[in-house]
Amino acid sequence: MFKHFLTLSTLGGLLLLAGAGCPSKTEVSVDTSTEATVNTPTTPTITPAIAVSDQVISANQVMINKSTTAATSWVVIHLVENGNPGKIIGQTQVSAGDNEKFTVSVAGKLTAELVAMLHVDVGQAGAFEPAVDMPVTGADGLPIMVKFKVLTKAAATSEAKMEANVDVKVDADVKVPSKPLSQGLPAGVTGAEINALNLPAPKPAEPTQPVPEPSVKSFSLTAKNWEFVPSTITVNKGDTVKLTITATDVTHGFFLADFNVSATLEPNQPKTVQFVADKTGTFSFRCSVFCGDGHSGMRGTLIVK
Ligand SMILES: [Cu+2]
Repeated sequence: MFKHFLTLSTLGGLLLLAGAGCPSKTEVSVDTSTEATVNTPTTPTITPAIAVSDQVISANQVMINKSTTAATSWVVIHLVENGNPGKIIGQTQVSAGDNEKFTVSVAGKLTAELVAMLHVDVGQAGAFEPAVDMPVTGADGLPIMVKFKVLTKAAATSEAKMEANVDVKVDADVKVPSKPLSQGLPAGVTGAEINALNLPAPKPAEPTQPVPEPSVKSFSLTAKNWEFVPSTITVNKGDTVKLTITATDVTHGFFLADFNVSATLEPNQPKTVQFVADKTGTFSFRCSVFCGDGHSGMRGTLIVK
């Protein structure tokens, strides 16, 4: 939830600026009377915000719906102690602007409620230093934070069941071609098993063009002082990309801002992250846990064709 405060007068200033130096005609005619007091264009204002839902926490991953920050910051998870944010149990770095649907690894015993709070990243960039990386505060001077409940599995069971059904159907649509069922069975799967999956009735065969299936591309990476190997990953747009990353010396991080992928890599504990490469381009990923002299150069490239 942020607004670009691009006022009329600022817009005029920007147009004027854009026009400066080029022998253009149209901009020159902009009425300058309203921006007499504007010297420099103001940058758009970003109102920092964070959104988290009540959730079941599995595999120590807290799901964050969205963060909005003006600069590279931290999303920090605090225990709730005596009703207030207390001990920090995990954090992840977020890039400036909006980040949606990402997780924060937490460790230790959870309280019934937790707080997700924005903290600045000052001091050593990329290293979380609780002493200096203080909370981001709003216009009212209060920390930008949200309290949420840690749900038990039982409370969320019905929801989980619905999700499971959806998953099966999607999966089945991809794997079973639209042929008569007897021909379309994957090897080793009986008709009874297919029925047990609650498949929709097989459709009559249609003379459709084969649609290229989105594929899963898996890669194994190592992270070590101070490189990712391989450091360049190339996939096609639409691919589901699965990266299994292992830090082989000290704790590193993996941060791919453009796809909201973030992970902490404990030494010799392979971590798998997955995302859909839904846009083309060249994107960089980097280490997000301070790991020594070469930390800031510990980077790699994702190419999506
Ligand atoms: Cu590092």
